[in-house]
Amino acid sequence: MTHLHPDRAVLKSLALAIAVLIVFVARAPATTVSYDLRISESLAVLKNPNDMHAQMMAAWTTPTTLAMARNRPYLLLENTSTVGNGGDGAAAMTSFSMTIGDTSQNFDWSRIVSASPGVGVTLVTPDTLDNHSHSDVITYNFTGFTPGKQIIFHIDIDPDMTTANPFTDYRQVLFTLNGGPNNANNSQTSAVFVDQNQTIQLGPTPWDNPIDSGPTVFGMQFVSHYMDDHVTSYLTGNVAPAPEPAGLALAAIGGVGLVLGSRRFRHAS
Ligand SMILES: [Ca+2]
Ligand SMILES: [Ca+2]
Ligand SMILES: [Ca+2]
Repeated sequence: MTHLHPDRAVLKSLALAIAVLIVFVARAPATTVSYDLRISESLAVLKNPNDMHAQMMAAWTTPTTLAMARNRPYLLLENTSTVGNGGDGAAAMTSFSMTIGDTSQNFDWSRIVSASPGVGVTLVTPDTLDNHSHSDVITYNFTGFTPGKQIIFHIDIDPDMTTANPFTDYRQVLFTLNGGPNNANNSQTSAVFVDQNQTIQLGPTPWDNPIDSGPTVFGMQFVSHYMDDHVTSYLTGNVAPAPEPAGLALAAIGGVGLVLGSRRFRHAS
């Protein structure tokens, strides 16, 4: 009967643990997928969020026009799963959904304004008509929506009750501007990606309540003849999953500790 030298036994355990770690990392999906979603009542500000001139021109209007624009905001959705962001550059977004947040409201229509070349877009819900046939969820399906490409769409918010205020403000329906940390009743966004035949679901992720100290009013509130308001855009942030490979590697490292720990325990007894 041969006895392993203790150092050799430890080395053997370590080699086994490292082999397990390599297998875990190799089997983990090597994909990082992400997207950006930006919203504004002004198409010009949406496209150029840091352009002070565009912001000034967008705010230089009547309170009524601004309130109506805030009931029909524009959104820019970008697939940011680029190599620069840690992706493999091949993750195509195949579907995107967004809920209403304030469920006393709905989306009457959603219309595509523009799409990057090669992106095919199909609206699933609601429809493109101003006809009170509506939905609490917007869903688009895509083809060719690869990293770096974007779409811009325009939405109309309506109250469920026809007697209610018809010009609710997206900054109070989808989220609550300056509303603090509670985002439980905010709009949630979800996306599906396909990367090398692997399907990756991202979300649902709630919008956070943006913080914005700029002067503004909500609805048809009349303040003065001179507009004391500003127009800007809000971003969900770069929505990305927790990286899977790191989590599995940690589990495998835990496995190394277990193997070494049990070895030490046996040695002591
Ligand atoms: Ca509703
Ligand atoms: Ca409709
Ligand atoms: Ca409306």
